[in-house]
Amino acid sequence: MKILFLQVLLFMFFNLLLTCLALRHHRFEVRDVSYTKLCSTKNILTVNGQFPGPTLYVTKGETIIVHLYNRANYNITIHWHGVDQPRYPWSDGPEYVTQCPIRPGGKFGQKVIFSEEEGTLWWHAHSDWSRATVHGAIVVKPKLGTTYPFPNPHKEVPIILGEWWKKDVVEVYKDFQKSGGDPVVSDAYTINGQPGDLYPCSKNDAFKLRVDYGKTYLLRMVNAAVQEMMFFAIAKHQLTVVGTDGSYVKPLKVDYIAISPGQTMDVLLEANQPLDNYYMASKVFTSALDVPFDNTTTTAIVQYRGNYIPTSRTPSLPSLPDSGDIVSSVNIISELKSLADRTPIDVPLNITTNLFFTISINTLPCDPNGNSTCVGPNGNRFSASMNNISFQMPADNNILQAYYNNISGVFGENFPDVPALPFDFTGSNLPAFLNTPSVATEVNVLEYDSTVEIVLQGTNLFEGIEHPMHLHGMSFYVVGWGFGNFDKEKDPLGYNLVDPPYQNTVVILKNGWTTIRFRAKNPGVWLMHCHIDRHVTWGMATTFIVKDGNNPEEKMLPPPLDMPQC
Ligand SMILES: *[C@@H]1O[C@H](CO)[C@@H](O)[C@H](O)[C@H]1NC(C)=O
Ligand SMILES: *[C@@H]1O[C@H](CO)[C@@H](O)[C@H](O)[C@H]1NC(C)=O
Ligand SMILES: *[C@@H]1O[C@H](CO)[C@@H](O)[C@H](O)[C@H]1NC(C)=O
Ligand SMILES: *[C@@H]1O[C@H](CO)[C@@H](O)[C@H](O)[C@H]1NC(C)=O
Ligand SMILES: *[C@@H]1O[C@H](CO)[C@@H](O)[C@H](O)[C@H]1NC(C)=O
Ligand SMILES: [Cu+2]
Repeated sequence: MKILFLQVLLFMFFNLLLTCLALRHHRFEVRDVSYTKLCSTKNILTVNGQFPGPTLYVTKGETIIVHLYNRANYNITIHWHGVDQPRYPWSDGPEYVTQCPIRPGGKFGQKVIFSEEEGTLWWHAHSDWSRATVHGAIVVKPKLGTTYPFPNPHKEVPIILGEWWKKDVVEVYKDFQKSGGDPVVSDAYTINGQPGDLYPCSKNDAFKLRVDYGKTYLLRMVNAAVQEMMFFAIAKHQLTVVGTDGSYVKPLKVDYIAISPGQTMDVLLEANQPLDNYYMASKVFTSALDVPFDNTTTTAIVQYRGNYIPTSRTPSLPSLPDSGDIVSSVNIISELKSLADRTPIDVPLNITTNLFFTISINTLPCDPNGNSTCVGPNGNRFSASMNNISFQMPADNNILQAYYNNISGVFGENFPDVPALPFDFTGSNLPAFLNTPSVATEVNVLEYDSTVEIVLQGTNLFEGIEHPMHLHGMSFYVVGWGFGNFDKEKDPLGYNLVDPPYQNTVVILKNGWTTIRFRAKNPGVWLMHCHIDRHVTWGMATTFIVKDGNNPEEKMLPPPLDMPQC
């Protein structure tokens, strides 16, 4: 009787606690902080003075309010990457798409609505390239009374891969925009903000993960690098991938992982090797070895606790695949399978909306009167497109506000369902006239609750290269992929409709295609873009409007009163 009473009391206490949690407020202050790395000092933009920024801990299904104060000299917005924000695109974050930027001195209370996501997500700036330093992890814990679909880890640690320039990133971005060519490559990669032992002036600061022999650790991995896909491994230790993008996967034991910018992975590390120090290391994966890239390696240290003498002065390095090793990257990317656990798999089978989007690098002719240079191919400027439209941000409004308030002239609704001009997408020696895209702000309108399939087709214009495509507002099932041109007769026969992974970011491999499916059940305005920042700046993006449904609970919620104005 007494025990029962205690149980009831405990139950009530936890319910009360949950209600309080649902109202949790966080304070994010964006400000400049001086940082010294690689023997040089510069100011970087941070949240709360931290790099990487603070980790947000939430419970599945919770709603939080983040009060964002802009104490810096730049415009800023923050995106909650992988959070669906049901019916509430107002705090999604991409500047000029769902909001106007928060100006210096401004503030914005962002309601962040978690629903189905569970695992690791992240937040980052969505304004020019400031996400290089303005980012952090989001940990979504299981609901009270539920557990992980794997043994409880001893400890959980965010592991955030980043990219560091000695130069101010704002300057890197400005120079890049002016030049019309590729951006200057970074000087280092980082693990939790530190380059590690292989770079000058970095030895004392390398990130250290102290472990106890026999225990299991959950690494909450985020690739926050600006331009590159990464390989990651830990010397002499296997890793078990158990989740990606806020959704669990069937456990996958691997020697290394491949992770794209924008992607997250939940990875188990068993501390089961002799007491010693071991390096974790990360370096680039890129198929386009002729495009300039930073080829350095970042490291951190896994250090066993205990009394022992390390076997050597320097820990051993893990062997990572070669930077151009496509097969090794495919091995990880194509092996992820959904875990039909507490979120039943619901792959749309009856497709109402068939879309086919090409993804291309392009060029635009040089403007002889412009004050920019044109160091791209043949004296042109680089550009990029989806279905031959290079996405142009509205200049003095945002698409969501224009849509909600019926303001015309901000965007068009003519983003095509299929390419206007089909060609041999992955052929070589493509005719030069295909290089030039049109520049426009066009959206693709989806009916509420339509079942959507998109074939994302990479093209060989200029430089076939991989593109990690990210969709805001809705996760999708990755049902198939392949190299070459998509074959609409044969390729669908190979689709995985049983246990495809559920992601918000997916890599389209060089000269390959990938098919995704989702149900358009989230009314709002949702950006889709490549998560390599130079590509999205060139215009590799589009926007969906998902229309309201007929019932009140199928309509967008009204905007908050403190929406930043342009
Ligand atoms: C990295 O690139 C630099 C400059 O292009 C080159 O000198 C160096 O050998 C490369 N290092 C590796 C490990 O590939
Ligand atoms: C597929 O969807 C269409 C349009 O909503 C509907 O008319 C049709 O009955 C559906 N077919 C099946 C097999 O569910
Ligand atoms: C926008 O137009 C729709 C449909 O014509 C209408 O229902 C809605 O009230 C309008 N909204 C505003 C803010 O004028
Ligand atoms: C893309 O649009 C441009 C400008 O309208 C046009 O010249 C070009 O032929 C188009 N290319 C394709 C592949 O549709
Ligand atoms: C900041 O945002 C405002 C509002 O959209 C805009 O007018 C201004 O040009 C922006 N400033 C910079 C430096 O981009
Ligand atoms: Cu890209």
